[in-house]
Amino acid sequence: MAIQEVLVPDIGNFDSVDVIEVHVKAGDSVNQDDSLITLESDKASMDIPAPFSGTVKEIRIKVGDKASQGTLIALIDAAEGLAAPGDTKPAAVPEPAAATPDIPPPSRPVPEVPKPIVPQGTPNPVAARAEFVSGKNPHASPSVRKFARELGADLTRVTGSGPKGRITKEDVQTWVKGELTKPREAVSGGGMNVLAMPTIDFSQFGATETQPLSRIKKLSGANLHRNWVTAPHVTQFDNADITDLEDFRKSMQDEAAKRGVKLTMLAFLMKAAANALRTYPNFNASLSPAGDELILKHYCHIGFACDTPDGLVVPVIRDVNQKDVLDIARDLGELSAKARERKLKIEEMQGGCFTISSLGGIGGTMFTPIINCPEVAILGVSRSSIEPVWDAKSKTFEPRLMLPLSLSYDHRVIDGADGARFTSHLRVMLSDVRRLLL
Ligand code: CAO
Repeated sequence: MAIQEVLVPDIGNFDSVDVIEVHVKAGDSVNQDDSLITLESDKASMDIPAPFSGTVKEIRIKVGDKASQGTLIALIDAAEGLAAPGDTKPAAVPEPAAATPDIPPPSRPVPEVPKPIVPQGTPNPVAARAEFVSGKNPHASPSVRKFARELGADLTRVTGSGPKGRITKEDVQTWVKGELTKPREAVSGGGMNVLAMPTIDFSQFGATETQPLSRIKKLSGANLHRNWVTAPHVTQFDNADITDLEDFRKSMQDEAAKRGVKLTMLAFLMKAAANALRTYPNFNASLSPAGDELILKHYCHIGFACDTPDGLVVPVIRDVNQKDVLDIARDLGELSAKARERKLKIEEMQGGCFTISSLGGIGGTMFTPIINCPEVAILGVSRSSIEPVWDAKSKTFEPRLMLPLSLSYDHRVIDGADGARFTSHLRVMLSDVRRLLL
Protein backbone atom coordinates (compact mmCIF):
# COMPACT_ATOMS: atom_id res chain seq x y z
CA MET A 1 0.00 0.00 0.00
CA ALA A 2 1.36 3.41 -0.93
CA ILE A 3 -0.26 6.77 -0.92
CA GLN A 4 0.38 8.50 -4.22
CA GLU A 5 -0.01 12.09 -5.26
CA VAL A 6 -2.06 12.36 -8.42
CA LEU A 7 -1.19 15.36 -10.55
CA VAL A 8 -2.73 17.05 -13.56
CA PRO A 9 -0.88 15.55 -16.52
CA ASP A 10 0.25 17.22 -19.72
CA ILE A 11 -2.86 18.89 -21.04
CA GLY A 12 -1.34 20.26 -24.18
CA ASN A 13 -1.31 23.97 -24.74
CA PHE A 14 -3.72 24.65 -21.92
CA ASP A 15 -2.58 26.46 -18.83
CA SER A 16 -4.47 27.59 -15.77
CA VAL A 17 -7.82 26.15 -16.81
CA ASP A 18 -10.96 26.00 -14.72
CA VAL A 19 -11.82 23.00 -12.58
CA ILE A 20 -15.50 22.60 -13.36
CA GLU A 21 -16.26 19.28 -11.72
CA VAL A 22 -14.76 17.12 -8.99
CA HIS A 23 -16.13 13.61 -9.30
CA VAL A 24 -14.67 11.99 -6.18
CA LYS A 25 -14.34 12.70 -2.48
CA ALA A 26 -12.18 11.40 0.35
CA GLY A 27 -13.00 7.79 1.14
CA ASP A 28 -14.19 6.92 -2.39
CA SER A 29 -12.82 3.84 -4.11
CA VAL A 30 -11.75 4.53 -7.65
CA ASN A 31 -10.81 2.27 -10.50
CA GLN A 32 -8.10 3.06 -12.94
CA ASP A 33 -9.52 5.42 -15.61
CA ASP A 34 -12.41 6.67 -13.51
CA SER A 35 -12.79 10.41 -13.93
CA LEU A 36 -11.38 12.37 -11.02
CA ILE A 37 -12.02 15.90 -12.18
CA THR A 38 -13.12 17.80 -15.28
CA LEU A 39 -11.20 20.80 -16.54
CA GLU A 40 -12.50 23.32 -18.97
CA SER A 41 -10.77 25.94 -21.05
CA ASP A 42 -12.59 28.29 -23.38
CA LYS A 43 -12.03 25.73 -26.18
CA ALA A 44 -12.44 22.30 -24.65
CA SER A 45 -13.44 20.35 -21.62
CA MET A 46 -11.48 17.31 -20.52
CA ASP A 47 -11.74 14.61 -17.92
CA ILE A 48 -8.69 13.69 -15.87
CA PRO A 49 -8.79 9.96 -15.17
CA ALA A 50 -7.38 8.10 -12.16
CA PRO A 51 -4.00 6.63 -13.13
CA PHE A 52 -4.53 3.56 -10.95
CA SER A 53 -7.12 1.96 -8.70
CA GLY A 54 -7.26 2.75 -5.01
CA THR A 55 -8.91 4.72 -2.24
CA VAL A 56 -9.06 8.49 -2.28
CA LYS A 57 -7.39 9.76 0.87
CA GLU A 58 -7.59 13.48 0.27
CA ILE A 59 -8.88 15.82 -2.39
CA ARG A 60 -6.60 18.77 -2.95
CA ILE A 61 -8.61 20.61 -5.56
CA LYS A 62 -12.09 22.10 -5.76
CA VAL A 63 -14.53 23.44 -8.34
CA GLY A 64 -13.48 26.94 -9.37
CA ASP A 65 -9.74 26.35 -8.90
CA LYS A 66 -7.35 26.90 -11.77
CA ALA A 67 -5.24 23.93 -12.80
CA SER A 68 -2.19 23.40 -14.98
CA GLN A 69 0.11 20.50 -15.66
CA GLY A 70 1.48 19.31 -12.30
CA THR A 71 -1.36 20.68 -10.13
CA LEU A 72 -2.06 18.27 -7.28
CA ILE A 73 -5.47 16.68 -7.57
CA ALA A 74 -5.64 14.09 -4.82
CA LEU A 75 -3.83 11.63 -2.65
CA ILE A 76 -4.82 8.09 -3.51
CA ASP A 77 -3.92 4.94 -1.64
CA ALA A 78 -3.15 2.45 -4.39
CA ALA A 79 -5.15 -0.73 -3.99
CA GLU A 80 -3.21 -3.86 -3.27
CA GLY A 81 -3.08 -6.34 -6.11
CA LEU A 82 -4.58 -3.86 -8.49
CA ALA A 83 -2.86 -1.82 -11.13
CA ALA A 84 -0.21 0.20 -9.34
CA PRO A 85 1.37 3.46 -10.42
CA GLY A 86 4.37 1.77 -11.93
CA ASP A 87 2.55 -0.77 -14.06
CA THR A 88 -0.33 1.16 -15.40
CA LYS A 89 -1.36 0.30 -18.91
CA PRO A 90 -2.69 2.73 -21.43
CA ALA A 91 -6.38 3.08 -20.76
CA ALA A 92 -9.02 2.77 -23.38
CA VAL A 93 -10.29 6.10 -24.60
CA PRO A 94 -13.93 6.09 -23.77
CA GLU A 95 -14.86 9.37 -25.38
CA PRO A 96 -14.73 10.79 -27.83
CA ALA A 97 -13.65 7.94 -30.10
CA ALA A 98 -10.10 8.87 -30.91
CA ALA A 99 -7.32 7.14 -32.75
CA THR A 100 -4.84 8.32 -30.14
CA PRO A 101 -4.24 5.90 -27.27
CA ASP A 102 -4.94 7.29 -23.86
CA ILE A 103 -2.63 7.04 -20.89
CA PRO A 104 -3.14 7.83 -17.25
CA PRO A 105 -1.93 11.10 -15.84
CA PRO A 106 1.18 11.22 -13.72
CA SER A 107 1.17 10.57 -10.04
CA ARG A 108 3.91 10.51 -7.44
CA PRO A 109 4.22 8.24 -4.44
CA VAL A 110 4.10 9.82 -0.99
CA PRO A 111 6.58 9.90 0.48
CA GLU A 112 8.77 7.02 -0.76
CA VAL A 113 8.95 7.75 -4.47
CA PRO A 114 9.43 11.45 -5.00
CA LYS A 115 9.23 11.67 -8.76
CA PRO A 116 5.89 11.47 -10.51
CA ILE A 117 5.25 8.70 -12.96
CA VAL A 118 5.33 10.26 -16.39
CA PRO A 119 3.97 8.34 -19.33
CA GLN A 120 6.51 7.89 -22.10
CA GLY A 121 6.38 8.01 -25.84
CA THR A 122 2.71 8.72 -26.19
CA PRO A 123 0.88 11.71 -27.48
CA ASN A 124 -0.84 14.12 -25.19
CA PRO A 125 -3.26 11.84 -23.34
CA VAL A 126 -5.81 14.24 -22.08
CA ALA A 127 -6.15 16.15 -25.29
CA ALA A 128 -7.27 12.86 -26.84
CA ARG A 129 -10.25 12.84 -24.51
CA ALA A 130 -11.04 16.49 -24.76
CA GLU A 131 -14.41 17.46 -26.11
CA PHE A 132 -14.59 20.78 -27.78
CA VAL A 133 -17.22 22.99 -26.31
CA SER A 134 -17.45 25.51 -29.06
CA GLY A 135 -19.60 25.03 -32.15
CA LYS A 136 -22.90 23.21 -32.25
CA ASN A 137 -22.13 20.56 -29.65
CA PRO A 138 -23.96 20.86 -26.38
CA HIS A 139 -21.71 22.29 -23.68
CA ALA A 140 -20.95 19.36 -21.40
CA SER A 141 -17.94 17.57 -20.01
CA PRO A 142 -16.98 14.10 -21.27
CA SER A 143 -18.17 12.49 -18.07
CA VAL A 144 -21.55 14.17 -18.37
CA ARG A 145 -21.72 13.07 -22.01
CA LYS A 146 -20.94 9.53 -20.96
CA PHE A 147 -23.57 9.69 -18.25
CA ALA A 148 -26.11 11.02 -20.77
CA ARG A 149 -25.27 8.25 -23.23
CA GLU A 150 -25.77 5.62 -20.56
CA LEU A 151 -29.24 7.00 -19.86
CA GLY A 152 -30.05 7.52 -23.54
CA ALA A 153 -30.45 11.26 -22.96
CA ASP A 154 -30.19 13.57 -25.96
CA LEU A 155 -27.95 16.41 -24.74
CA THR A 156 -29.15 18.75 -27.47
CA ARG A 157 -32.50 18.78 -25.65
CA VAL A 158 -31.06 19.37 -22.18
CA THR A 159 -30.75 22.90 -20.79
CA GLY A 160 -27.50 23.54 -18.96
CA SER A 161 -27.55 25.25 -15.58
CA GLY A 162 -23.76 25.48 -15.14
CA PRO A 163 -21.50 28.38 -15.98
CA LYS A 164 -21.86 29.49 -19.62
CA GLY A 165 -24.84 27.15 -19.93
CA ARG A 166 -22.77 24.04 -19.27
CA ILE A 167 -24.85 20.89 -18.80
CA THR A 168 -24.22 19.19 -15.47
CA LYS A 169 -24.97 15.66 -14.37
CA GLU A 170 -27.92 17.03 -12.37
CA ASP A 171 -29.29 18.70 -15.51
CA VAL A 172 -29.26 15.33 -17.27
CA GLN A 173 -30.97 13.65 -14.33
CA THR A 174 -33.64 16.35 -14.22
CA TRP A 175 -34.24 16.05 -17.96
CA VAL A 176 -34.57 12.26 -17.83
CA LYS A 177 -36.99 12.46 -14.90
CA GLY A 178 -39.04 15.02 -16.83
CA GLU A 179 -39.17 12.82 -19.94
CA LEU A 180 -40.23 9.79 -17.92
CA THR A 181 -43.11 11.62 -16.32
CA LYS A 182 -44.37 13.17 -19.58
CA PRO A 183 -47.49 11.73 -21.25
CA ARG A 184 -46.42 9.24 -23.93
CA GLU A 185 -47.69 11.18 -26.93
CA ALA A 186 -45.67 14.21 -25.88
CA VAL A 187 -42.48 12.15 -25.72
CA SER A 188 -42.97 10.55 -29.11
CA GLY A 189 -42.81 13.81 -31.03
CA GLY A 190 -43.24 13.55 -34.77
CA GLY A 191 -42.48 9.83 -35.15
CA MET A 192 -44.92 7.05 -35.93
CA ASN A 193 -45.40 6.15 -32.28
CA VAL A 194 -49.08 5.87 -31.64
CA LEU A 195 -50.67 6.57 -28.32
CA ALA A 196 -51.46 3.24 -26.66
CA MET A 197 -55.14 2.30 -26.72
CA PRO A 198 -56.56 2.50 -23.20
CA THR A 199 -57.60 -0.82 -21.69
CA ILE A 200 -61.26 -0.46 -20.84
CA ASP A 201 -63.49 -2.92 -19.08
CA PHE A 202 -66.57 -2.50 -21.28
CA SER A 203 -68.65 -4.72 -19.03
CA GLN A 204 -68.94 -1.77 -16.67
CA PHE A 205 -71.26 -0.19 -19.29
CA GLY A 206 -73.32 -3.26 -20.17
CA ALA A 207 -73.18 -6.94 -21.19
CA THR A 208 -70.33 -7.96 -23.52
CA GLU A 209 -68.99 -11.09 -25.20
CA THR A 210 -65.51 -11.72 -26.61
CA GLN A 211 -64.91 -13.47 -29.93
CA PRO A 212 -61.52 -14.29 -31.48
CA LEU A 213 -60.63 -12.51 -34.73
CA SER A 214 -60.38 -14.81 -37.75
CA ARG A 215 -56.91 -15.59 -39.07
CA ILE A 216 -57.67 -13.59 -42.24
CA LYS A 217 -58.83 -10.58 -40.22
CA LYS A 218 -55.68 -10.65 -38.12
CA LEU A 219 -53.45 -10.89 -41.20
CA SER A 220 -55.30 -8.33 -43.28
CA GLY A 221 -55.58 -5.98 -40.30
CA ALA A 222 -51.81 -5.89 -39.85
CA ASN A 223 -51.26 -5.37 -43.59
CA LEU A 224 -53.88 -2.64 -43.84
CA HIS A 225 -52.36 -0.83 -40.89
CA ARG A 226 -48.87 -1.03 -42.40
CA ASN A 227 -50.15 0.21 -45.78
CA TRP A 228 -52.10 3.04 -44.20
CA VAL A 229 -49.13 4.39 -42.25
CA THR A 230 -46.54 3.74 -44.98
CA ALA A 231 -48.13 5.24 -48.09
CA PRO A 232 -49.32 8.84 -47.96
CA HIS A 233 -52.83 8.35 -49.33
CA VAL A 234 -54.78 10.77 -51.46
CA THR A 235 -58.25 9.82 -52.72
CA GLN A 236 -59.56 11.27 -55.98
CA PHE A 237 -63.32 11.07 -56.55
CA ASP A 238 -65.15 11.07 -59.85
CA ASN A 239 -68.48 9.94 -61.36
CA ALA A 240 -68.73 7.93 -64.54
CA ASP A 241 -71.86 7.94 -66.66
CA ILE A 242 -72.48 4.22 -67.17
CA THR A 243 -76.01 4.49 -68.62
CA ASP A 244 -75.01 3.07 -72.00
CA LEU A 245 -72.62 0.57 -70.47
CA GLU A 246 -75.32 -0.80 -68.19
CA ASP A 247 -77.68 -1.16 -71.19
CA PHE A 248 -74.96 -2.99 -73.05
CA ARG A 249 -74.20 -5.24 -70.06
CA LYS A 250 -77.87 -6.21 -69.74
CA SER A 251 -78.07 -6.88 -73.45
CA MET A 252 -75.14 -9.27 -73.12
CA GLN A 253 -76.49 -11.20 -70.13
CA ASP A 254 -78.19 -13.97 -72.12
CA GLU A 255 -75.13 -14.48 -74.25
CA ALA A 256 -72.97 -14.60 -71.14
CA ALA A 257 -75.36 -16.96 -69.34
CA LYS A 258 -75.14 -19.39 -72.27
CA ARG A 259 -71.43 -19.51 -71.60
CA GLY A 260 -72.08 -20.02 -67.91
CA VAL A 261 -70.86 -16.57 -66.93
CA LYS A 262 -72.47 -13.76 -64.93
CA LEU A 263 -71.39 -10.54 -66.61
CA THR A 264 -71.10 -7.96 -63.81
CA MET A 265 -70.06 -4.32 -63.89
CA LEU A 266 -66.82 -5.31 -62.21
CA ALA A 267 -65.65 -7.11 -65.37
CA PHE A 268 -66.00 -3.86 -67.33
CA LEU A 269 -64.23 -1.94 -64.59
CA MET A 270 -61.32 -4.36 -64.85
CA LYS A 271 -61.14 -3.80 -68.57
CA ALA A 272 -61.23 -0.01 -68.13
CA ALA A 273 -58.57 -0.18 -65.41
CA ALA A 274 -56.25 -2.24 -67.62
CA ASN A 275 -56.57 0.41 -70.31
CA ALA A 276 -55.86 3.24 -67.86
CA LEU A 277 -52.84 1.38 -66.47
CA ARG A 278 -51.42 1.10 -69.97
CA THR A 279 -52.00 4.82 -70.56
CA TYR A 280 -50.53 5.84 -67.18
CA PRO A 281 -47.73 3.33 -66.52
CA ASN A 282 -46.73 4.98 -63.23
CA PHE A 283 -49.89 3.43 -61.78
CA ASN A 284 -48.68 -0.01 -62.82
CA ALA A 285 -45.55 0.23 -60.69
CA SER A 286 -44.08 -0.25 -57.23
CA LEU A 287 -41.49 1.68 -55.28
CA SER A 288 -38.20 -0.15 -54.74
CA PRO A 289 -37.61 -1.18 -51.11
CA ALA A 290 -35.16 1.71 -50.68
CA GLY A 291 -37.78 4.07 -52.06
CA ASP A 292 -35.46 5.61 -54.63
CA GLU A 293 -36.57 3.76 -57.77
CA LEU A 294 -39.85 2.98 -59.50
CA ILE A 295 -40.30 -0.57 -60.76
CA LEU A 296 -42.56 -0.45 -63.80
CA LYS A 297 -44.46 -3.64 -64.63
CA HIS A 298 -44.97 -4.83 -68.19
CA TYR A 299 -47.76 -7.16 -67.19
CA CYS A 300 -51.26 -6.38 -66.02
CA HIS A 301 -52.65 -8.50 -63.19
CA ILE A 302 -55.52 -6.90 -61.29
CA GLY A 303 -56.79 -7.92 -57.87
CA PHE A 304 -60.29 -7.46 -56.53
CA ALA A 305 -61.36 -7.21 -52.92
CA CYS A 306 -63.64 -10.08 -52.07
CA ASP A 307 -65.81 -10.18 -49.00
CA THR A 308 -65.88 -13.64 -47.39
CA PRO A 309 -67.37 -14.86 -44.09
CA ASP A 310 -63.82 -15.02 -42.71
CA GLY A 311 -62.82 -11.54 -43.87
CA LEU A 312 -61.37 -9.75 -46.84
CA VAL A 313 -59.21 -11.52 -49.44
CA VAL A 314 -57.83 -10.22 -52.72
CA PRO A 315 -57.75 -12.76 -55.58
CA VAL A 316 -55.78 -11.65 -58.63
CA ILE A 317 -56.88 -11.99 -62.26
CA ARG A 318 -53.88 -12.43 -64.52
CA ASP A 319 -53.23 -10.64 -67.81
CA VAL A 320 -56.44 -8.64 -67.71
CA ASN A 321 -55.23 -6.59 -70.69
CA GLN A 322 -55.21 -9.73 -72.86
CA LYS A 323 -58.71 -10.92 -71.91
CA ASP A 324 -62.17 -9.91 -73.08
CA VAL A 325 -64.91 -9.01 -70.60
CA LEU A 326 -66.46 -12.48 -70.68
CA ASP A 327 -63.12 -14.10 -69.83
CA ILE A 328 -62.65 -11.59 -67.03
CA ALA A 329 -66.20 -12.20 -65.77
CA ARG A 330 -65.56 -15.96 -65.75
CA ASP A 331 -62.35 -15.48 -63.75
CA LEU A 332 -64.17 -13.18 -61.34
CA GLY A 333 -66.89 -15.75 -60.73
CA GLU A 334 -64.48 -18.64 -60.26
CA LEU A 335 -62.05 -16.79 -58.02
CA SER A 336 -64.73 -15.25 -55.79
CA ALA A 337 -66.39 -18.67 -55.39
CA LYS A 338 -63.04 -20.17 -54.43
CA ALA A 339 -62.41 -17.29 -52.00
CA ARG A 340 -65.69 -17.90 -50.21
CA GLU A 341 -64.99 -21.64 -50.04
CA ARG A 342 -61.47 -20.91 -48.72
CA LYS A 343 -59.98 -22.73 -51.68
CA LEU A 344 -57.79 -19.96 -53.08
CA LYS A 345 -54.20 -20.92 -53.68
CA ILE A 346 -51.41 -18.57 -52.62
CA GLU A 347 -50.43 -17.91 -56.24
CA GLU A 348 -54.01 -16.82 -56.98
CA MET A 349 -53.55 -13.94 -54.54
CA GLN A 350 -50.10 -12.88 -55.71
CA GLY A 351 -48.65 -10.65 -58.41
CA GLY A 352 -51.31 -7.94 -58.43
CA CYS A 353 -50.47 -4.58 -60.05
CA PHE A 354 -53.62 -2.72 -59.05
CA THR A 355 -56.72 -3.50 -57.02
CA ILE A 356 -60.42 -2.78 -57.40
CA SER A 357 -62.65 -2.77 -54.36
CA SER A 358 -66.30 -2.78 -55.36
CA LEU A 359 -68.96 -2.13 -52.76
CA GLY A 360 -71.51 -1.35 -55.46
CA GLY A 361 -73.47 -4.52 -54.83
CA ILE A 362 -73.88 -3.49 -51.18
CA GLY A 363 -74.38 0.28 -51.10
CA GLY A 364 -72.82 3.56 -50.12
CA THR A 365 -71.97 6.68 -52.07
CA MET A 366 -68.18 6.95 -51.78
CA PHE A 367 -65.34 5.63 -49.64
CA THR A 368 -61.57 5.88 -49.35
CA PRO A 369 -59.99 2.47 -50.02
CA ILE A 370 -56.59 1.62 -48.53
CA ILE A 371 -53.86 0.93 -51.09
CA ASN A 372 -52.80 -2.70 -51.34
CA CYS A 373 -49.07 -1.90 -51.04
CA PRO A 374 -46.60 -2.26 -52.68
CA GLU A 375 -49.13 -1.42 -55.40
CA VAL A 376 -49.48 2.33 -55.72
CA ALA A 377 -53.20 2.75 -56.32
CA ILE A 378 -56.59 1.18 -55.69
CA LEU A 379 -59.98 1.93 -57.22
CA GLY A 380 -63.01 1.99 -54.98
CA VAL A 381 -66.40 1.61 -56.65
CA SER A 382 -69.66 2.51 -54.94
CA ARG A 383 -73.29 1.93 -55.85
CA SER A 384 -74.49 3.48 -59.08
CA SER A 385 -77.62 5.59 -59.04
CA ILE A 386 -79.73 7.63 -61.42
CA GLU A 387 -78.71 11.29 -61.22
CA PRO A 388 -79.91 14.39 -63.09
CA VAL A 389 -77.09 15.35 -65.47
CA TRP A 390 -77.12 18.63 -67.39
CA ASP A 391 -77.16 18.17 -71.17
CA ALA A 392 -75.77 21.29 -72.80
CA LYS A 393 -77.27 20.41 -76.23
CA SER A 394 -80.88 19.99 -75.15
CA LYS A 395 -80.42 22.37 -72.22
CA THR A 396 -82.20 19.91 -69.96
CA PHE A 397 -81.32 17.63 -67.12
CA GLU A 398 -81.18 14.02 -68.25
CA PRO A 399 -81.55 11.03 -65.93
CA ARG A 400 -78.23 9.18 -66.17
CA LEU A 401 -76.85 6.19 -64.32
CA MET A 402 -73.78 7.47 -62.50
CA LEU A 403 -71.09 5.29 -60.96
CA PRO A 404 -69.04 6.82 -58.10
CA LEU A 405 -65.31 6.14 -58.36
CA SER A 406 -62.79 6.63 -55.53
CA LEU A 407 -59.15 6.28 -56.51
CA SER A 408 -56.67 6.18 -53.61
CA TYR A 409 -53.07 6.56 -54.69
CA ASP A 410 -49.65 6.71 -53.09
CA HIS A 411 -48.63 10.35 -53.27
CA ARG A 412 -44.93 9.41 -53.15
CA VAL A 413 -45.38 8.01 -56.67
CA ILE A 414 -48.46 9.66 -58.14
CA ASP A 415 -49.01 13.41 -58.41
CA GLY A 416 -52.46 14.88 -57.87
CA ALA A 417 -52.75 15.85 -61.53
CA ASP A 418 -52.10 12.27 -62.64
CA GLY A 419 -54.60 11.02 -60.09
CA ALA A 420 -57.28 13.22 -61.67
CA ARG A 421 -56.16 12.21 -65.19
CA PHE A 422 -56.47 8.55 -64.28
CA THR A 423 -60.05 8.85 -62.99
CA SER A 424 -60.98 11.08 -65.96
CA HIS A 425 -59.63 8.40 -68.27
CA LEU A 426 -61.71 5.76 -66.48
CA ARG A 427 -64.77 8.02 -66.71
CA VAL A 428 -64.35 8.43 -70.47
CA MET A 429 -63.76 4.70 -71.01
CA LEU A 430 -66.79 3.69 -68.95
CA SER A 431 -69.11 6.20 -70.61
CA ASP A 432 -68.27 4.98 -74.11
CA VAL A 433 -68.68 1.23 -74.59
CA ARG A 434 -66.93 1.29 -77.98
CA ARG A 435 -63.73 2.67 -76.49
CA LEU A 436 -63.87 0.15 -73.68
CA LEU A 437 -64.13 -2.82 -75.96
CA LEU A 438 -61.44 -1.70 -78.37
N1 CAO B 1 -73.83 -0.27 -58.48
C1 CAO B 1 -75.06 -0.85 -58.42
N2 CAO B 1 -75.23 -2.18 -58.38
C2 CAO B 1 -74.15 -2.95 -58.43
C3 CAO B 1 -72.86 -2.43 -58.52
C4 CAO B 1 -72.74 -1.02 -58.55
N3 CAO B 1 -71.55 -0.43 -58.61
N4 CAO B 1 -71.98 -3.43 -58.53
C5 CAO B 1 -72.69 -4.56 -58.47
N5 CAO B 1 -73.99 -4.27 -58.41
C6 CAO B 1 -75.09 -5.20 -58.35
C7 CAO B 1 -74.90 -6.27 -59.37
O1 CAO B 1 -75.40 -5.88 -60.63
C8 CAO B 1 -75.65 -7.40 -58.76
O2 CAO B 1 -77.02 -7.22 -59.01
P1 CAO B 1 -77.90 -8.42 -59.62
O3 CAO B 1 -77.73 -9.55 -58.68
O4 CAO B 1 -79.25 -7.83 -59.69
O5 CAO B 1 -77.31 -8.69 -60.95
C9 CAO B 1 -75.46 -7.21 -57.27
O6 CAO B 1 -75.05 -5.84 -57.11
C10 CAO B 1 -74.38 -8.10 -56.66
O7 CAO B 1 -73.19 -7.99 -57.38
P2 CAO B 1 -71.99 -8.92 -56.93
O8 CAO B 1 -71.45 -8.35 -55.70
O9 CAO B 1 -72.38 -10.33 -56.90
O10 CAO B 1 -70.98 -8.84 -58.11
P3 CAO B 1 -69.79 -7.89 -58.33
O11 CAO B 1 -69.09 -8.39 -59.51
O12 CAO B 1 -70.24 -6.49 -58.38
O13 CAO B 1 -68.84 -8.06 -57.05
C11 CAO B 1 -67.32 -9.02 -55.57
C12 CAO B 1 -68.13 -9.22 -56.82
C13 CAO B 1 -66.53 -10.24 -55.29
C14 CAO B 1 -66.45 -7.82 -55.68
C15 CAO B 1 -68.32 -8.76 -54.42
O14 CAO B 1 -69.12 -9.88 -54.24
C16 CAO B 1 -67.67 -8.40 -53.12
O15 CAO B 1 -67.18 -9.25 -52.39
N6 CAO B 1 -67.68 -7.12 -52.78
C17 CAO B 1 -67.16 -6.62 -51.53
C18 CAO B 1 -65.77 -6.09 -51.71
C19 CAO B 1 -65.29 -5.47 -50.44
O16 CAO B 1 -65.53 -5.97 -49.36
N7 CAO B 1 -64.60 -4.35 -50.54
C20 CAO B 1 -64.16 -3.61 -49.43
C21 CAO B 1 -62.74 -3.84 -49.21
S1 CAO B 1 -62.08 -2.76 -48.04
O17 CAO B 1 -61.42 -1.63 -48.93
